[in-house]
Amino acid sequence: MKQLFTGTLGLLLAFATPAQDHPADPQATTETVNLYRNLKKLAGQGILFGHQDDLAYGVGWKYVEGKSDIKEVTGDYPAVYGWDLGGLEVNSPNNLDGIPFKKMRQYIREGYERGGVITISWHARSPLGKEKGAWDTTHGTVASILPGGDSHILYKEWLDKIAGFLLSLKGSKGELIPVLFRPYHELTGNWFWWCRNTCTDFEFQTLWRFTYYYLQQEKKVHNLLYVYNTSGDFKTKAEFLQRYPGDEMVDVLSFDAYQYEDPQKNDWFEKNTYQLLKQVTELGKEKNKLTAFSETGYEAIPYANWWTQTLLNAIGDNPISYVLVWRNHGYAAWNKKMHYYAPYKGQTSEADFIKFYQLDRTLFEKEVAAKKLYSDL
Ligand code: BMA
Repeated sequence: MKQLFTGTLGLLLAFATPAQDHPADPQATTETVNLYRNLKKLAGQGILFGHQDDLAYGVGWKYVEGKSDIKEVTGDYPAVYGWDLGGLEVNSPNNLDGIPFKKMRQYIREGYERGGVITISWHARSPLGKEKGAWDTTHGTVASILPGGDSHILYKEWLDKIAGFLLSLKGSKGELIPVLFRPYHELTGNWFWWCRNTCTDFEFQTLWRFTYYYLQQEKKVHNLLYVYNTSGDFKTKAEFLQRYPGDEMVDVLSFDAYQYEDPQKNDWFEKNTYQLLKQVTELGKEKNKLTAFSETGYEAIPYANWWTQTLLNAIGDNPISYVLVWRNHGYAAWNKKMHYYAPYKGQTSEADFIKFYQLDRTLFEKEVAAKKLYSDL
C-alpha cells in the first residue's frame, strides 16, 4: 500500500489493511508478483490455454519462425507456453525432446514479450546415471541427492545450471521473465525417480524444500512461481497433499491427467477429472493458491468434439487458471503412431477447437496480452 498517511493514522490504516497477496518467494520480482496477483484476479473469469513446445515444432514442421499449430488453427497463439529443461543438467545442448536450449530461450522471450505466460518442467535425468533417465525408479535416488547424500554435490551443480538458465530469461528491459516452475511433476505417480514408490514423503518434501531454498538463497532466483503437481491418481484432498511441502513453498496446486479411452464410450476421464479439479480448486480456495490443470490431452485427438464435449465438461465450473495440452511431436517412430495433443490445420478436431477458442471462458494470447499480466493495474 502506498504511504498516503503518516503518523498514528498511517499506522492504524496499515494494520487495518490486509497484507496483499504475495507469492511463496518473499523476494519475488515485481513482474512475478504482478503475474501472481493478476492470475488470481482472472481465476474464475477465464481459463488460459497452454501448449507444450508450441513455438518450436508442430505436426510436420520444426523451427519455423513465428509458426505454431495453435496459431494456424485459430489465428492466435496459446496464452501459456510449456517448456522442459530435461538435459540441461547434463550439459546437453538440446533438451530431452531435441529442442536446443538456445532456441528455447528465444521462444520463451518471444512468448513473454507478446504477453503470454511461461511454465517450465524438468525431466531431469537420474542423478545415479541410470539409462532410463527421468523414468528410472531406483529406490534411494532422491535420498542420494539430499544434504548428506552421495550425490548431493552433483545435485547442487545441476541446480546451478537450472538457475543459470532461469536467470538468463530476460525481457527487453532487462527484467527477469517470470516462470511457473513445475519441477518434480506427477510426484504421486510411480514412473519417475522422484515418485511415490522411490522415496518417502519426507524425502520428497526435503527435496522440494532444498530446491526452493537453494534456488532462492544461494542462486538468487526470484522469478519463479512454484507449481506443486501430482498425477491424477489421488482420490482425496489428503492424498493430493500427502507429499505437499507446505503453503510457504507453493504458489499453484495442480495435477496431470490424460484421456486414454474413447470418450464417446467411456466418460470416466471427464467425470473423474471434474471431481479431482473440484477438490484441487477447493483446496486452492482454502489455501489461497492458484490452481491449474497442468498437463492433459487425448493423443492424436481422434474424437472431433473433444474440446467442447469432453475437456470443457471435465473442467466444468472449476475456477482453474490454465489448462495445458502436451506437445505436437507428430509421427513417433518409437511406437509407430502419431503423438500430438493440439490440433493442426486439417486435423479432425479443428472446427471444435475453433469453437473452444471462441468461448468467452477460454483465453488465448491476444486476450491475456490485453490484460497485461506483468503490470500492476
Ligand atoms: C512424454 C512424451 C515423450 C517426451 C516426454 C517429455 O509424454 O511426449 O516423447 O519425451 O513426454 O517431454
